[in-house]
This record gives sequence, structure tokens and C-alpha cells, in this order.
Amino acid sequence: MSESGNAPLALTIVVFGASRSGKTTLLRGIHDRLGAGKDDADSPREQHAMPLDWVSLDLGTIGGRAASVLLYAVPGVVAFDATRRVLVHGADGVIFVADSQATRLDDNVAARNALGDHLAARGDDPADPLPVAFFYSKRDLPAELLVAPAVLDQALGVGAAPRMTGDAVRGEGVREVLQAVLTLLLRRASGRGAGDA
Ligand SMILES: Nc1nc2c(ncn2[C@@H]2O[C@H](COP(=O)(O)OP(=O)(O)OP(=O)(O)O)[C@@H](O)[C@H]2O)c(=O)[nH]1
Ligand SMILES: [Mg+2]
Repeated sequence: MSESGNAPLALTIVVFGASRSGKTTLLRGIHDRLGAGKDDADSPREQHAMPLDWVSLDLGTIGGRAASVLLYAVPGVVAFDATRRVLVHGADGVIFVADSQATRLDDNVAARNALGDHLAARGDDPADPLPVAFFYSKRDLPAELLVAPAVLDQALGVGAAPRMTGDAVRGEGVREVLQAVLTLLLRRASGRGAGDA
């Protein structure tokens, strides 16, 4: 988060989740509808020539300050764990992407635990936690392949956090999850006086 006053408000959101859960696809959906950025969705499977996908969005003026948000995703493979930790450390919010396929439940839980470790390492005040919103991708796949959202809610410890379901390829639920995390993080920022101009 940048300094308050009339300085630009530059927010960052990390898109976190298991390998192949749909992070790049979600960013592409945001990019195609709302902003500018780069992704590696076209690079050969498992190669990740570009380890960081990003999209930047202009949020207009908030509290008299020009505001923008940069969203990042790092491939879910364990090799990038240190990169993810650094990004979560500097983030203003997180979108956690969970793959709705039953075969990926354990991978989702492992990624959620890794995120929990990275969040704990930030040392945030428990009364003022970093905003996290959840997106359950691939709800368009046949129902027999999927776990019920309530099962994921329980397994991931979603609690009262915002949680959207959708199809990242078609962009369903993508705008909604972005809106949910932005609402939380702007409320958190203004609670700290960052909205003062
Ligand atoms: N049917 C369907 N396919 C999806 C959805 N989201 C992602 N996919 C597909 O799942 C595969 C993996 O998606 P990516 O967006 O590359 O996943 P990722 O989380 O960025 O993967 P890594 O960067 O390797 O961790 C691709 O073939 C996507 O087209 C979805 O909501 N529905
Ligand atoms: Mg990716």
C-alpha cells in the first residue's frame, strides 16, 4: 500500500492456488474484460517461460487519489513457493482459486495451507487480517467430477470470507470475486486512514 495524502493508491492482489487450478485463466478473464497485462496461458504446458502473470486495472479516483490495482499470479508448482511468499508479504489482498474437481481436493488444501503459512509470516494483527476472497473454478465441468462448494468451504476454512463459484474460461464469477476482494481491501485501507486526501 502506498503512502496516504494525494500520492497514487497502488494496490496489489495475489492470485493464489494449486497448480492448474485456473489462476492464469482468471487473470485472463479480468484482462479481457477490464484491464491490461500479460499471462503465460499459451506457453507449453508445465513450462512457464514467464513465471509471473499480471494484470493492472485503473480504479479511477478513490478519496481524491488516483487508484490502481496490480494482480499477480505465480504458477502453483512448489518450485515457486519462495516467490509466492514474497508476493503475499507485500500484498493488499488475495484471491484464492480452488479447482472444483474432486481429484484436486488434496492439492487445494495443500495450497490453502501454504497460503496460511505465508499469511502467518506477515504477522498481521488478527483483528485486521489481510483480505482473502475465494473462487471455485471449473463449475462448468460435469457435476459427477466436482465437489460441492460446501465441502470446499469446510476443507479450506473459508468461514465468513467471500466465496464465488464460476467458470474462469467463460469469465463467470470472475468480476464478482475481484469486486469482493477490492471491497474488503478498500474498507481495510480506509479504516487505516489511507483514504484521507
Ligand atoms: N472448464 C474449465 N476449465 C478451466 C477453468 N479454469 C481453468 N481451466 C482450465 O484449466 C487449465 C489450467 O488453467 P490455468 O489458468 O493455466 O491454471 P493455473 O492455476 O494458472 O496453473 P499454473 O500456473 O500451472 O499453476 C487450463 O486448461 C484452463 O483452460 C474453468 O473454470 N473451467
Ligand atoms: Mg498459471
